[in-house]
Amino acid sequence: MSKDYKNISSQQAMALEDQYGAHNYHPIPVVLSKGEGVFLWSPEGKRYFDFLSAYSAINQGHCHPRLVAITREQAGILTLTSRAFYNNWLGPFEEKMTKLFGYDKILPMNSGAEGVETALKLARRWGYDVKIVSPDKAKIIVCENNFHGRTTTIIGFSTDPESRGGFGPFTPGFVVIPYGHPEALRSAIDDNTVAFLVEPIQGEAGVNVPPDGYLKACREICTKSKVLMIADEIQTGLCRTGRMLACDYEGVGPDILILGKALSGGFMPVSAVLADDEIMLTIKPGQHGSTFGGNPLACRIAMEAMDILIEEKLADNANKMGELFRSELSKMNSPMVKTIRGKGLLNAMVIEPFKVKGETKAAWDVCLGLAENGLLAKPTHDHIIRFAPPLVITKEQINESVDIIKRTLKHFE
Ligand code: IF1
Repeated sequence: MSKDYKNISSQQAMALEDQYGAHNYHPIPVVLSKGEGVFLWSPEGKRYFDFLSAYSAINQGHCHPRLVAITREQAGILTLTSRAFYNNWLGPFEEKMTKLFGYDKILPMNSGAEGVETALKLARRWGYDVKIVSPDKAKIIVCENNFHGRTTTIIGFSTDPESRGGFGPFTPGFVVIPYGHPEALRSAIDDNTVAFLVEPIQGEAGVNVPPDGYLKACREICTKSKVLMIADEIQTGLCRTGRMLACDYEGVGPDILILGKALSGGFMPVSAVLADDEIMLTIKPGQHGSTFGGNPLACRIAMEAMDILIEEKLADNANKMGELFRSELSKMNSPMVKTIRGKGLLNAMVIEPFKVKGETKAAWDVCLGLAENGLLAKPTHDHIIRFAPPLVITKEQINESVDIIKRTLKHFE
């Protein structure tokens, strides 16, 4: 008879994970069992502001009632057929998304990394079939401090030893250039270059916002050199930075657009790659796919997730609440805070490493203190804290959260 796990305590939950789970993460020691809007609760009923949003997958807020309803409805009708057959919701999803973002076609996948891998394969195929690059010679340019997922090919072009160490050998055909410098892109391009893969803002690198005009300059260089521009908007897209896409700030249209995370509002892995026919139709029937890609449940959830972003004007709210957040925090003048940076509700705080009783403290310790005070955030690198709440956050909730952050930093000062 299976145990009754419904009411386990935080302690028990952590012990089970420690005993039976791979140790591929070092979580903040907090257990969550319920979510609603911007809030999460522990099994013991402690309430937290969620300032991570599952790395921007929960832009619509936890358990959005419309997503719960559509999931309940479709889960009782049809969840998965595989693409061996058609289903009645993939076409509608495809029409909605291609019209929304202005591309001829969309290829539905599941995780973000699968979306990135799909984009890489499309760029190579376009290179061989359209640009006519010699076989197996295609090169793709990426940026230092990139984060595009955890597959062996993707970590092969990561510059983070934590992500790539000990997993070699890696896939050839990638060139790494500095982020934020268009001339580095221009000089890295040669006749075999088929694409440039870039995050409009580097999330994991610590919310690295490139200089104004960077994306536009890269767009022009790619157009002139017949190189595809691929925008990884898995984290920056879907209203997170205050526009539907971060590329929209510069009016840049990438040749290949990759979406994920909040495309399902956090209900299940849904990713997608959008491109025009010249690129998308280079992959022929049977040459790419996945078991769950384009399943009717995912399609309905994603369509509803998109409607929520638009109807609740979440880009506009992200813009306004982001400005309020950054301006309130900047007033703090805390000796511990080096900079606050970001766009919309994708923000980061760079803190000065500090000593408490002779021991060097860092972002991790501040995050422990924040959790104690009811706000969940995660350090990215030793001295950077990312702050990314669901985009439904209100003015009052921003002010309450800023008070928690101020109180926590004061405690360390
Ligand atoms: C982890 C952060 C890391 C992404 C961008 C593709 C993917 C991601 C721009 C892959 C995923 C997640 C993965 C998660 C932590 C988080 C993350 F940047 F968001 F903070 F790691 F860098 N492109 N980012 O951000 O999408 O396959 O995960 O669906 O791996 O620890 P995925």
